[in-house]
Amino acid sequence: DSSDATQIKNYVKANEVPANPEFFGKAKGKNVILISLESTQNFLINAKLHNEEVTPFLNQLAKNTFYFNNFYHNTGQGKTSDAEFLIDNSLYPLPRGAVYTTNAHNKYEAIPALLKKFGYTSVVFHGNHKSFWNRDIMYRTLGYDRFYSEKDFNVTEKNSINYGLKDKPFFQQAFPKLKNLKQPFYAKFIMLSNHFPFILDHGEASLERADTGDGVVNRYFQTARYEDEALEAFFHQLKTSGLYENSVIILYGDHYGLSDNHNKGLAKALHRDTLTRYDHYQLQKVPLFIHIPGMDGKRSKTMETVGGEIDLQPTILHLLGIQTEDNIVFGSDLFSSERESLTVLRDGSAISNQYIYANPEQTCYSKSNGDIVDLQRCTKIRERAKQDLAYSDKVIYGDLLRFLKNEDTK
Ligand code: GP9
Ligand code: MN
Repeated sequence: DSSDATQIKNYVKANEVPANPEFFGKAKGKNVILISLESTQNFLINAKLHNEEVTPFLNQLAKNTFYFNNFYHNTGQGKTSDAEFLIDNSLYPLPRGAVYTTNAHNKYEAIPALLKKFGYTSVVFHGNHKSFWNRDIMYRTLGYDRFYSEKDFNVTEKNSINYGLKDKPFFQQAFPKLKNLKQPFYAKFIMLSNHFPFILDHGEASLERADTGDGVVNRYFQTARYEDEALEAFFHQLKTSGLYENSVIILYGDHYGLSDNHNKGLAKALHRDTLTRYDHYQLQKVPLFIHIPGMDGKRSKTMETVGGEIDLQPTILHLLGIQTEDNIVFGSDLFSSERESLTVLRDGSAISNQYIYANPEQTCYSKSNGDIVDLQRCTKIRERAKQDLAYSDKVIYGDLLRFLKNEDTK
């Protein structure tokens, strides 16, 4: 009820950290372009296969923008849609099922709805059918103005594979629509080609497959390269059109692509003997890049802070100069110098800059070298994970945001 809502509001308020004045409002009034990199894990960045970079474009981006190399996905069974939910709401997805399908009629305080008050138009581009993951319904709830789905693109047998439109024609066809939008906009692009089972059509692979004995692993590097090329072409269009300098651009891996079932093949590709449970947690890292107009090059850098998708909502709003203190959010601004270096995984595990608490096996690891250490050292982050997840679940199951008199974002 409403007293739960108040209790949770006080809890998140106590964990709140102030924005970094160097970043707050840096992109006030600018567009936001959010790009979901399908199944893209952080180990791909700067990785080499057959002596070639797998993702040369993203590797360049890692040098020119803010690149976060301790950034984790916080998703559960709702996969891509869970990542979307985390980012727009800074709430955790659910312990089972997909919140997009089970709780699409709740009250939320999502980025598109918040930005409406500041004159933003919010849209999504995705080359799959609109009802997949119940997106068409949930997007209305979250405040999106328009969803460009499969029916808005020219999708043919030749330019589609697996779940839908291939990434290269996807961006080519989406770009004119993007350019015609009323600015400022919040535009989300959900990529598809790097999706299990990682298939391309004949002649579309520019990287030779890996040779690990596991076809899924072998092809994963090829579809990641294809994704990289699609992004490079899109960025070229953004730059020549001038949108690049008028937009914050955020690229994130939505969740892991290779499950533990493929550890043997992946170990081989990474020149390792085996992959351990500690490695499992390292493999939950996904890349995050943030381009802020006027801050590329010299001022950008690799960011070591431990964070996750849960942190993007306050990060984005602060860059736009919007205070979020009245909202119930579980993440914290990734640029804040006072933030706790920490993230919570959906399985109850938690990661700080010192420790990894593995919840299924209740083990505490040293983050730097994977040594098993006394469980006590993980007590603090374990309790934090438990509390955050329990409260976030309560917000969703009880539809508690209904009770917040939102005294408005300033
Ligand atoms: C489907 C796309 C991929 O529309 O979002 O879904 P996933 O299986 O990764 O959640
Ligand atoms: Mn996905």
